[in-house]
Amino acid sequence: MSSNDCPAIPGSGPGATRSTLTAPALPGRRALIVDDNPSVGTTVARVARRCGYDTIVTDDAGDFLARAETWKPTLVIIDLVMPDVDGIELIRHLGKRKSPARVMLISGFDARVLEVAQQLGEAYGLAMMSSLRKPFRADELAGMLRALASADPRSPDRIRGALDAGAFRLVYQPKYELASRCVVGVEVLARWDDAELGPVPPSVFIPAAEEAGMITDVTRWVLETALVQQATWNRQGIRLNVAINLSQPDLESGDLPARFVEDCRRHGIDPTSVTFEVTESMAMRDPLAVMQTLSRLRLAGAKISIDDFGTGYSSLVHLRRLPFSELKIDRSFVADCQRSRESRIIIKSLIDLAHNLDLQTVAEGAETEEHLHILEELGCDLVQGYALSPPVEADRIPDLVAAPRRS
Ligand code: G
Ligand code: G
Ligand code: MN
Repeated sequence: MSSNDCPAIPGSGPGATRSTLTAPALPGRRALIVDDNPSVGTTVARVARRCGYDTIVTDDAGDFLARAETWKPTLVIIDLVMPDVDGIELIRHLGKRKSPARVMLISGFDARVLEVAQQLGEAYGLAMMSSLRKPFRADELAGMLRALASADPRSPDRIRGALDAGAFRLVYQPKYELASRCVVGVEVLARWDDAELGPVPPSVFIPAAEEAGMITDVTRWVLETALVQQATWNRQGIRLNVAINLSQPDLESGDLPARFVEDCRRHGIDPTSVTFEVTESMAMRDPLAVMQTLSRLRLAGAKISIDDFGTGYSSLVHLRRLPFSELKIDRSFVADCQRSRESRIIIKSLIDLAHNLDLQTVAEGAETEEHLHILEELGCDLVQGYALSPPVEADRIPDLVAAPRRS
């Protein structure tokens, strides 16, 4: 490979090279490679790029660690033996920072050293792959990377396959009115049970789908499936508000409001019985695009809820300008409310703020009877949490609706 294939990024650390892509890298595949031998580094990078990775090669440990933090690689490939720092030290750093990346070790050193380093990585909770002994063949490495891509629940192919194969399903967590302890709505939460991988948690697949540019497809499926379920409940005489979580790209793509109106019409759903939840940080990021989508959803009749409130940095100006109907108090405050007077003061202030802005309040993560009691005292309207019900399958909802939890 000529050096033209790997020009240095201006201003980057010593020896760092970022690939100029011959073929576009696939979303969510970023390989950070550290090797003091430039020819090995570029060979590894070339193979990784053929497997759809965007790559950065560096020979400098400090640069490697900085990029592991800022560039957020999905795969790191580490040469165990380098002059100024050893690979073990890098593994330790990645472990301390709880790097989510897959980690592959390469070394010409004896197999025992590789094995110890491998075990250390595992002890740190890193996602260790099989290691590679030098000298290795390019097709050996390519085989490992291809296997990784096909087995990784974060890979775009996997997510697309799961969506097409119907491997996603929905669960519903009841939202109770605190005063009556009656179910007044449900929050819709996606689940993925993969035939080979087993259950994949939403904390893995939602960010992966966002990164892979597929979250709007996921949301489209979630919305339609939830409305079909809501129509089924309606036919059984059960009227519930249904709350759907949105991601940033849903707010930016612009076609959500029209689809929402169309879906409601097709399934006979009253749009005012649907709530869209957006997180505080999403609402603050790009106020203009966000405001347009939220305003159109609101005009269509939907309610808008601001989720995980208290964890981001809202300006009160945005809170007033955006068309919110509901504020969800983050569960971290609820978790503390028994012990911490500060948490109770924060919850009370959030409730007062919300009520002054004509917003309904929902507390998340109430796990005990004491939590419910405190939240009721503080004047909260609705509550979600294990104290009343975890997320459940759709067919459990009618029983929960029929049996208020007031003891
Ligand atoms: O139960 P729980 O582990 O489901 O959810 C974890 C996180 O994943 C929550 O923050 C929740 O908002 C998010 N989540 C669950 N389902 C969806 C979904 O359908 N769309 C989006 N954007 N986020 C979801
Ligand atoms: O971020 P969002 O509010 O969308 O997330 C809902 C998440 O909260 C889901 O992961 C759901 O499983 C979780 N959850 C619901 N009730 C409780 C609870 O009482 N305690 C805890 N720890 N998590 C809860
Ligand atoms: Mn939510």
